[in-house]
Amino acid sequence: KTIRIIGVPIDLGQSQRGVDMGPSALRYAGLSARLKSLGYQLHDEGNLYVPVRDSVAEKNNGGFLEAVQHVCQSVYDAATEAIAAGDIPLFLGGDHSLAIGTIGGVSAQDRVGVIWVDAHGDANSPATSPTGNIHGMPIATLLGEGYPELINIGRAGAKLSGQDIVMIGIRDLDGAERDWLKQSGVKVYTMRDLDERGMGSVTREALDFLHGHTRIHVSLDMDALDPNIVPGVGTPSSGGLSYREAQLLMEIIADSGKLTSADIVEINPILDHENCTAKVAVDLAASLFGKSIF
Ligand code: DIR
Ligand code: MN
Ligand code: MN
Ligand code: MN
Repeated sequence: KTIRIIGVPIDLGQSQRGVDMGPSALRYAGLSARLKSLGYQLHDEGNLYVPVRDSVAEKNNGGFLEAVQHVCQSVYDAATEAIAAGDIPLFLGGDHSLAIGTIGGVSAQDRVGVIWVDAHGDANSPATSPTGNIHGMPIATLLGEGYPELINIGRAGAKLSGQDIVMIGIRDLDGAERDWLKQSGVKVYTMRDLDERGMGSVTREALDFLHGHTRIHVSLDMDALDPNIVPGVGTPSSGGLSYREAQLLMEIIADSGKLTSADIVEINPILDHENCTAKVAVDLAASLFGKSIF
């Protein structure tokens, strides 16, 4: 089986500069070698073209809407090509706006279940967003709510329904975002659920929620983990997943045998210490792709 690595150095969807260096941080942390050691073929496509932020004129309210649209269209195309070739695309971000393209593309042929691992719900629309940042909007966009320019990337309309999405690690929702998520049909596991029930039980139930899906896409926002172990993220949120909880989550998903694509996003090397956030991400990727201890 071939893992196709696709870098997307986008920092147009959020405010804190630096996540455009995420793909390099993951490569320097030895991502390809680790996955190769598990028996995969690795094909690194390099990075997709993303305009440098300073070279793009910012619109008043839409942020970098037009530029994000163009990037997500090329991400969508890269995703559909990888799936058509029978490869497992692994997208390296970049901010989470890129998931509009990755998940849109991987769901073009077959229905895909999404496990969204994040401190945040990323379910704002332009109407509810307190920041205007597009990285806070990919879930709403994929469900058909928000900028039409982003909703209609690749093919017209919503790419998923609420029943296709499970969120794990949530602890930071905006008020109107929360109300919208509650009626969306998305299955949300907060930090409280994890504290009360444990990661093992929650992950098994999450997989059961997606039992009708033969393909699973994991979208891993590194800010789901506690900032004590991953300081290099754009929007840290305290009280996150421990290293071991995150490992267990990846291991149980791997056991399902249904992983067909993934994103690793929001690594910000500028805020990091000696690339430790990318190193944790590489450890998690190894588990997600089937590394087992014994
Ligand atoms: C906030 C932050 N909810 C927003 N979102 C983040 O801007 O919409 N998502 N950081 O990862
Ligand atoms: Mn996110
Ligand atoms: Mn987040
Ligand atoms: Mn984010």
